[in-house]
Amino acid sequence: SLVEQAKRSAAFAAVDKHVTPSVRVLGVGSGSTVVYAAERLLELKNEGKLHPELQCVPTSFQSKQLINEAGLRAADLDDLVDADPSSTTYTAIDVTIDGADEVDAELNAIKGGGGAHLREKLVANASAKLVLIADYRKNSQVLGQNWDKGIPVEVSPIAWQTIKRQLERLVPRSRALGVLATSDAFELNHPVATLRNAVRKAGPVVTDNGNFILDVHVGRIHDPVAVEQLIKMVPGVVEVGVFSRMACEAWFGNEDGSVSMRI
Ligand code: DER
Repeated sequence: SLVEQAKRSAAFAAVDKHVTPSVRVLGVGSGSTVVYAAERLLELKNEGKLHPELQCVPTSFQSKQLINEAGLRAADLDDLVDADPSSTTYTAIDVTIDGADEVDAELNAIKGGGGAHLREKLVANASAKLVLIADYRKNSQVLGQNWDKGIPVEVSPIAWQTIKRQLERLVPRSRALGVLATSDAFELNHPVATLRNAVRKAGPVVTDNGNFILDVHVGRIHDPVAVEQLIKMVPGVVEVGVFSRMACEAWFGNEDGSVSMRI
């Protein structure tokens, strides 16, 4: 299909540019677009074009499967050595390649459509570079413009209803906290948080980390940084699927088969 071909084109282009023989540690994202990145990694491996000691850091059980299927070496994030203890930033990973549900003009992204955003954000945050790969459906000016499934928010299951109610009162809460001067950070005055139910399992989706996911509908997101912080501050929220100012590049496969790169 056009969408699958677009995913593949973006994934191959990003891997070819970034996974050079000098890359020693690579973060591997989760989702369906990264499957094509793993396919390309296997090809490069067979062509002898990867670092012989390349370590791949997974972001989910799925991601680890992709690493294993590509015959690559998986490494745990915590087992990576601190590249330079005196450095001001911790970048144990040379580059991470990951998908996205939507990317805006400033490379802010909504992630977590596949429920993997906690470990994805941990890995992204330990990476010198985060490179996003996506098909044309994800290429937006503003977050919320095309993605209509809400912001994925991983929450503690023990009080998910309470957290849901707090998230649906994000505007008055933010005003009370004085955190948000106005509610123009996002469109809806009354966000709706929906518990993500599983498809081939009775009951809610349980993440790799044993948590639930609430998908929070806020409409268009005009201030991703504020939205990320506001949601993250709600007690019981484990991680929010807004990756504001984290990516340095985004590769989009287009409908006509071409590839666009945005920095
Ligand atoms: O769950 C995730 O964060 C995935 O990376 C998601 O954002 C992209 O998945 P896709 O490549 O299957 O659209």
